[in-house]
Amino acid sequence: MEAVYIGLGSNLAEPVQQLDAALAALAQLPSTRLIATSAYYSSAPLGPSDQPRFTNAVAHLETNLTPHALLDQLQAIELSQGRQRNSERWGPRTLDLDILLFGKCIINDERLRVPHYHMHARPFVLVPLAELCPADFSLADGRLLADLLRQCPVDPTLQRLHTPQLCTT
Ligand code: ROI
Repeated sequence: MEAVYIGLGSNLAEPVQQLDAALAALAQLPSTRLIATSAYYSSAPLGPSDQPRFTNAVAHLETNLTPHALLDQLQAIELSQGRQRNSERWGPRTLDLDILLFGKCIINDERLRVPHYHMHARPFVLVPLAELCPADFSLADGRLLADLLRQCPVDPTLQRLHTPQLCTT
């Protein structure tokens, strides 16, 4: 089993419910266990500002799926929750599921970049991720999560919301 961290984000169609539904779907994935989820966080959109605030969280999974099989599953969940893939880059979305970390794998191909390419600059990813990881946690490329958090610009709009109930049935 590999330890995997998934970033969840939504800013359309009741974002909290989108994340609740996505966590329930992650808990049902084949050959996969949902281990823990961070609190939900609200923040202003990074990128185009003429869109609603985002709700974000991070989930810790253990899986026997390959990275690309997991990506297929995540994209199927996004589509089942109304994600439109043709929409503008950095525009609003009902659900975004990103593989942030996949064990100690480093992947760079046309479908996947792991560790996630933008995570080091995104407080709405690093802050919930840090809730789930030990203080000395390091990424596959050797970077310490604590260093990334220190170097990341502070987001004054980031607000911690509630912690979701883990739904594993
Ligand atoms: N901004 C925030 N705050 N949260 C996100 O999840 C998010 N996702 C995105 C863009 C549009 C870049 N901005 C975001 O894809």
